[in-house]
This record gives sequence, structure tokens and C-alpha cells, in this order.
Amino acid sequence: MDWNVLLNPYKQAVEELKIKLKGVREQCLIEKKHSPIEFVTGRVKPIASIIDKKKRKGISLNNIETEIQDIAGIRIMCQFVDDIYAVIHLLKQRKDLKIVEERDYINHKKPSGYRSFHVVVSYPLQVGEGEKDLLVEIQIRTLAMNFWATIEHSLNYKYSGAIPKNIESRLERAAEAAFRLDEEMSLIKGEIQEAQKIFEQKEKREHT
Ligand code: 0O2
Repeated sequence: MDWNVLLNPYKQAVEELKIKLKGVREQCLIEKKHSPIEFVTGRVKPIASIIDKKKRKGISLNNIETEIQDIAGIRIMCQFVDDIYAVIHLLKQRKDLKIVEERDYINHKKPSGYRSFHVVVSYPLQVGEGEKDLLVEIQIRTLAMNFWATIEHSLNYKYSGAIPKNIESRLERAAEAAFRLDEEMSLIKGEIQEAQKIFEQKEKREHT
């Protein structure tokens, strides 16, 4: 298996999608509209994680590209929960990708406390001799959900997936606190957006 041959198109897809989604934010800012996208990150799954998942799920080498849907991963961070749904709506309108699966871990949180909305998209990458359809997993979450997930991910790594019970229950409570933070922020969304607009104008004046 030549991993470079397999992974190179995914690398390109991640770069292209990052540019396109950052472009959505730029466009909103230019038009002085609220951007549902705060920031975007992306990665190609490390080879060791692909092998690990392949073994864990009993996937054959031939089926890696169809059964491991997050070889290419994009993460979109939003300020408010409503923004997550605005991003999903936006993705559904786009002609350059097709949503093939949705996983709603916001209304159906994982037992760990994890919340996020996942969509798997089929992305037609333009290659030398035509087109290659690639699966890309896009995770859409608020800043608070991202904060929680990042911390839980490192704790999981530290404890090799066996987080001690007391930390696990604190994490579950922290996940609920993050959820309540999102709810509280949503209630004063209008106020926050107005303040951000005023602040942006002030910054602009100071730098011109
Ligand atoms: P990384 O480092 O993020 O790339 P599975 O991989 O079997 O758990 P499945 O069905 O392939 O699940 O996909 P799913 O659940 O839609 O997405 C898995 C990815 O979601 C994970 O990727 C994480 O990014 C994120 N995720 C899911 N559950 C949790 C959780 O409880 N805590 C945190 N922090 N993240 C979670 P990977 O493969 O773990 O790795």
C-alpha cells in the first residue's frame, strides 16, 4: 500500500475546502453580515489512526476509502448553535459537494458528553485525468463544544481511552456547562452581534 498515493488527493481536498469555507467567512465580513463560520481547521487522518480504525472496525484494505469516512476531516467552529444550522443549510446549497450522511450529536449527544454536528460529504476532486469523488467528514460545532472536545480528546489520549471515573463524570458535567453556556449566549445573541459590529468598526477606524 502506497500511503502517499492514497492520501495525496485527500490532502488536496482538505486544502481546497478550507480555502472555500474561509472564503464564505470573508464574504460575510465584506458584506458586513454576521458570519456563521468563526474559523475552519482541517487535517488528513494520520496513517497510524487509519490503520487503527481499519483494525478496530474490521475493514478490508480495499474498502478503506468507502468505509473510513474521515480520512479527510474539516472542522467548522461557530459562535452560536443557530450558526451550526446556518452552515448546514449553506452546505446543502453548494454545487461543489454533496451531503451523503448527517450525524446529529447535538440533539443526540454521545455518552461521553460529546456534542457536534457531523456531515459526510462527497467532494469531486479535479485530478489530472478527470474527477475523483472523495468522502470528507465535516464537523460543525460551537466554540464551547470545541473547547470541551479538545480537552476530552487530550485526556483520552493521556489515559489511552480509559479516563478515570471521577474525571469522566466531571467531563460529563463540563459538557452540560458548555451546553448551558451556548444556551445563555444564544439568548443574548442580538446584543453580542451588535457589540461585535461596533467593535469591528472601531478597530477599522484605528487601523486606517
Ligand atoms: P480525530 O483525532 O478527531 O481525527 P468512530 O471513529 O468509530 O468513533 P465514526 O462513526 O467513524 O466513529 O464517526 P463519528 O463518530 O461521526 O466521528 C468520529 C470523530 O468524531 C472522532 O474522530 C472525533 O473527532 C469526534 N468524536 C466523536 N466522539 C467523540 C468524543 O466522545 N470525544 C471527542 N473529543 N471527539 C469525538 P477520531 O477518529 O477520534 O479522531
